[in-house]
Amino acid sequence: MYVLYHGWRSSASRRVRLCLAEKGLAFESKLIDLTKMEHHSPAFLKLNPNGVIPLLVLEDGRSLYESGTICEYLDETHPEPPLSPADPFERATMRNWIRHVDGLIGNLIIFNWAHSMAKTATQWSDAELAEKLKNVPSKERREAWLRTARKPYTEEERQEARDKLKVGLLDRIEEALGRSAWLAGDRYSLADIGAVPFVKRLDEEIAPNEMTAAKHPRVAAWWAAIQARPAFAAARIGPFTAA
Ligand SMILES: N[C@@H](CCC(=O)N[C@@H](CS)C(=O)NCC(=O)O)C(=O)O
Repeated sequence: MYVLYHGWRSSASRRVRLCLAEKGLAFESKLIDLTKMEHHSPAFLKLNPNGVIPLLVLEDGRSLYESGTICEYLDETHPEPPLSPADPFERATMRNWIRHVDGLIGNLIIFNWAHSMAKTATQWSDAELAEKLKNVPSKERREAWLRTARKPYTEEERQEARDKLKVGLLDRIEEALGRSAWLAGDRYSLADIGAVPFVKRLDEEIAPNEMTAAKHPRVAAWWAAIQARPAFAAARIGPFTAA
């Protein structure tokens, strides 16, 4: 059986759980507590040198990281039901969507880490913080942890991130859905799955007023259809603060 190292609230983990649920695949759940920096332990870094979740351990013991890559692997190895378009151009479009959404993660962190991550990180002493930062493999995430622990993002920064998510995600999705039923064609695909965890956060906290039928009618209908999928419930994409 697959073993998934993940977090219930982690956006990238949510993508993989959505994919597993659509495929009807069971997995053994290994929860990683980000506030305890479990993902920066030497053992975890050996499996994912990027020090982030999710990580999927395959049945043969090999493991994969990067949610988009994991989802593509699952779709290739378990083709039914398909989660990629049959057409190569649409498949390429799907990959561009995943890449695009990945590039927006910094804007999501500004909102997401203000919850339990900040609650814990603000309690660390300077010495503890310095020790923890040593194990964070990327400069960007070291900076994110430092900001979370010591210098909360300002309202101006939050607004800038909110605007980027609105333009980069909701406006783009609205436009794409004018061309096809789903983001990368007429089939629900990994492109849609890639956007789901981000849109969930926009809907519940970051920009709920933008999710209305008046502001983004196609996004609103697309979002309602996604939430009605049995896999959405199975993947436990619950409220961020209560998950
Ligand atoms: N591009 C990666 C992003 C993974 C990622 O950023 N995971 C977050 C949780 S959603 C994480 O582990 N954050 C902890 C940290 O950066 O210290 C993927 O899609 O798998």
